[in-house]
Amino acid sequence: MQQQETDLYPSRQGKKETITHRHDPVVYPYHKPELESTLSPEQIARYINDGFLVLPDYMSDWVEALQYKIGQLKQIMSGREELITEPDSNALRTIFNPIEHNQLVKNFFSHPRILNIARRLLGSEVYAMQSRVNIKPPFTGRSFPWHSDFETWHVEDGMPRMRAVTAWIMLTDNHEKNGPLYVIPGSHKQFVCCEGSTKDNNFATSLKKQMLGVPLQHSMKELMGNKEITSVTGKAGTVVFHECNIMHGSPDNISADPRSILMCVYNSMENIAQKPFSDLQPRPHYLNSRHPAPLHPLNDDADTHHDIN
Ligand code: 6CS
Ligand code: FE
Repeated sequence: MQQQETDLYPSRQGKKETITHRHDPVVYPYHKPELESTLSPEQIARYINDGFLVLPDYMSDWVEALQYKIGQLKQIMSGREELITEPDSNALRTIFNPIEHNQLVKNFFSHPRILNIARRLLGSEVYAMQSRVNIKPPFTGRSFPWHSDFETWHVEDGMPRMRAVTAWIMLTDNHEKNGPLYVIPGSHKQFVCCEGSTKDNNFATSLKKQMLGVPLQHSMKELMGNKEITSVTGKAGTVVFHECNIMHGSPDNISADPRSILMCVYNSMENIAQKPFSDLQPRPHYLNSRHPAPLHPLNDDADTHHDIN
């Protein structure tokens, strides 16, 4: 398949692994005065420097209703391909595209307290490119190896530039022992051009256990440098924003506590994926929306989360 523009971030092209610089800004300029107050200058500086931002207890009053709706979604969507099970059991690992299947989830990610942060960081209107619930059941929830989301979205979906951010809410407490997200602060400023090459339908296995786009140990050592792995923990209701290229992963959950999170990837309307930067067919729409429409902030006063429909 013909590529639509120069590949600034070649990866999985059968070459030796290398680490290059990021060519894109982390935060894009935005000129809407009403977005100025969404984050403080200190928070913006921290996001630019670390590649992620944690907002403790930010949307706690939504947790119960979202949990309830997601419980229903498991039944309603049962048997559909959007549901991914663990690599070694039938336990549910991920539900993709909850935003298209439930209005409350869409309301949540359209709430100005979340959506306007994404618009502010990406300097444009944004759309929901991918949404998912990651469920790490007690004892059986399996790890995610080190990866950059952008690397997959670039190679397998055709996202051209680093201009996306993932927002997620903790639906249970995320603590040190139930498989929390690990990040390498600052790693979003570099890009690992990974080894290997990708076969069609890689997603059929990668969503259970990712093998490609996982850097070699020496690259990870270089990225880690003198930085500490940081675990992202908090109470249910905590909201996190992480930049699309930050290196992250998470360990197994061998504790007795569930760990679940609800995520939405906001991509800039100026960064819409077209053809993958590989010879692959685009992945299904539930992994990467192919008909993007900008999200509009809901009225701040709307009592949206009590609208259980
Ligand atoms: O495939 C995706 O779009 C996402 N899921 C995984 C397991 N890795 C890359 C990216 O985060
Ligand atoms: Fe990821």
